Amino acid sequence: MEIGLVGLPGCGKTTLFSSLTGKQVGGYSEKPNLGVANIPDPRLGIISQFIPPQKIVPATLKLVDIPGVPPGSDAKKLNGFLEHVRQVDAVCHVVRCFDEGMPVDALGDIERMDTELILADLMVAESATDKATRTARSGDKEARQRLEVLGKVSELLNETTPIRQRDDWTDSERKILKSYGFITAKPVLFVANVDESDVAGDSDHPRKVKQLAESTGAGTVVVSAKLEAELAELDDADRDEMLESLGLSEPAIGPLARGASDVLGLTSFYTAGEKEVRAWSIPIGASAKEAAGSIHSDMERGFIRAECYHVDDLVNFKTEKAIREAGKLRSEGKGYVMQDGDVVHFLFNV
Ligand SMILES: Nc1nc2c(ncn2[C@@H]2O[C@H](COP(=O)(O)OP(=O)(O)OP(=O)(O)O)[C@@H](O)[C@H]2O)c(=O)[nH]1
Ligand SMILES: [Mg+2]
Repeated sequence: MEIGLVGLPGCGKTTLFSSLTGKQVGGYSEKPNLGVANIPDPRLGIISQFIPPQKIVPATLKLVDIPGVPPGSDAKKLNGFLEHVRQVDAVCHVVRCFDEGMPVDALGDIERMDTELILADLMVAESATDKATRTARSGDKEARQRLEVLGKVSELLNETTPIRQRDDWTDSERKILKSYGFITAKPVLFVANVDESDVAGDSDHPRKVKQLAESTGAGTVVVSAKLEAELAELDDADRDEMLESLGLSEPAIGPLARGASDVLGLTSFYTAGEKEVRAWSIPIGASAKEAAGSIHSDMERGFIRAECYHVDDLVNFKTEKAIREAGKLRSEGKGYVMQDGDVVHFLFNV
């Protein structure tokens, strides 16, 4: 899963990207920056207390920092930007809520960005409609279904409503939306990038962003990218001290990763052993077999069963042996729907 950082130039995407991934990015480039951020997860620490591993491996978030294009850019520049946005699974829309010489216009900025994205989708929808109309004429049933979806899409977009706002798409309709790569159908997490003096996001601007997000089926987090960049430079002790003095409980990657997981519909399971304790992200509703596949395709192919328990069982019973003796170790088949917080041993044979 890749999350694209999107927003007008100067809203703080690269600043945020660097602080989250630890990657220093020099100067302006038209190419996106790619990086990986570790997702902090308190359960990893809990599991490791009971099953001490050689290493702890958090789940990760792939971030793509997509350079903004100024409104009114030429078509080539704009298309380059849109192509990058089409490739990500979710959009993290960074909104400038800090005043740096320029007055803040959070809602106006969102509208300027969203208008570009909506127009881009509308163009795709129009040419796709032409094509599907021709195919449907020859009686092609699938083309007719596509036409129906495209009709709904055009209706929304013509009202400047993002496609995601309609929440009753069926699975087959969603598949069609995905095949066209509609940008406004992607899940969105707004990041209100606030001034260092407003880390709680109490001022008007982040509040408005939150309201807008809620009314359009998106999530929101409040972050001060500049402050995060400063935090990222510190060692653990100094960072904790600075967080505390700011009244923050953790660096921004925490709320950001949870927000992204939420909009993407992801959940976590864990593998635990002497070698490593590790967190894995999977879509909510994924089966045990699919979860095995997220680790290795061999595990999915040769899946026999999953032995699992919940993190809470480990807290209660302290060891896997005690969990087994208490009858809490479950043996699940390939169709088992993974639950958030499952700790799993996959048995497989290839
Ligand atoms: N005061 C303040 N300044 C910030 C904050 N976040 C970013 N900035 C400043 O805003 C300027 C632009 O930040 P960038 O991170 O380069 O913006 P960008 O979104 O990557 O811009 P493009 O790559 O051009 O699309 C830099 O000078 C940052 O230091 C913030 O939270 N507070
Ligand atoms: Mg940048």
